[in-house]
Amino acid sequence: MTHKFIPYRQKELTIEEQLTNSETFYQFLAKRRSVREFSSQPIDMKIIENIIKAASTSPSGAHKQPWTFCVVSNLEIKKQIRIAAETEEKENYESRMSNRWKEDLLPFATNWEKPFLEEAPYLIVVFKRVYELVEGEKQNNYYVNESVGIATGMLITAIHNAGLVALTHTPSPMNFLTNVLTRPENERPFLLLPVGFALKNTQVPDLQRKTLEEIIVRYE
Ligand code: IYR
Repeated sequence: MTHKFIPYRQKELTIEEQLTNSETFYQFLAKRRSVREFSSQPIDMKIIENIIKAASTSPSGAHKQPWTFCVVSNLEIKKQIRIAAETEEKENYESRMSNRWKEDLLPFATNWEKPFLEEAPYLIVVFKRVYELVEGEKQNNYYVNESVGIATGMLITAIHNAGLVALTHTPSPMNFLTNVLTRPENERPFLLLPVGFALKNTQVPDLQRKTLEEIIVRYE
C-alpha cells in the first residue's frame, strides 16, 4: 500500500534574517521564568485553546500524538487538586525527601503549601497516553515520554508567547489527578501547569543559566 506525500515548502530566509530571528527568539525565551504567584485576572479561554493547539503541533512517535490536555478552571476541582497535592507534598517535605534534596530546593523557597493550585485561573494537566484502545484492542504508542515532553516544551513556549506565566509542577506521586479528573486507564498524569498572569510585584529566584560553552560540545 502506498501512502500519500504532499509537497513541503518553508519560507526561505536570508542569512541575516536567520541570524536576527534566532537571536531575537533566544532573547525572548531567556525572559521566561517559572512563577509561583498568580493574579486572579481571568484569561480568555480562546488563548488557552490556541496555546494547546500550538503544543499539539509537536512531533510524536509515529505521529500518534499521545497526549491529552485537561483544562481546569472549575473552582471546586481546583480545590480538590490542591488538597490532594498538598497531602502528598506534606508527606514529601516531612519524610520522603532527602535532606540533600531539600537543601537543593532552598533557593526556590518552596514548601508543601500550594496556593497557586487555586489562585491560577487555569490548571493545564498534561496526560500521556501510554496506549490507545482501538475497537477494544490495546495499541501501544511509541516514545511517549519524549513526545509528550516535547509537546509540553512547546506548550510552555506558547504560554510565554501569549504573555502569560506558568509553573511546571509535578506533585509526587500524582496519580490522584487520574481520579480527580476521572481520566481513563490508558492515560497517566505527566505534568501540572498552573497558568495565568504573574501576581503584580512577584519575585523569582536570582538564578543563572549555564553558558553556551558549558552545554555545547563541538565536533568540527
Ligand atoms: N514537588 C515538590 C518539591 C519540588 C521538587 C523539585 I526537583 C522542584 O524543582 C521544586 C519542588 C514541590 O512541588 O514543592
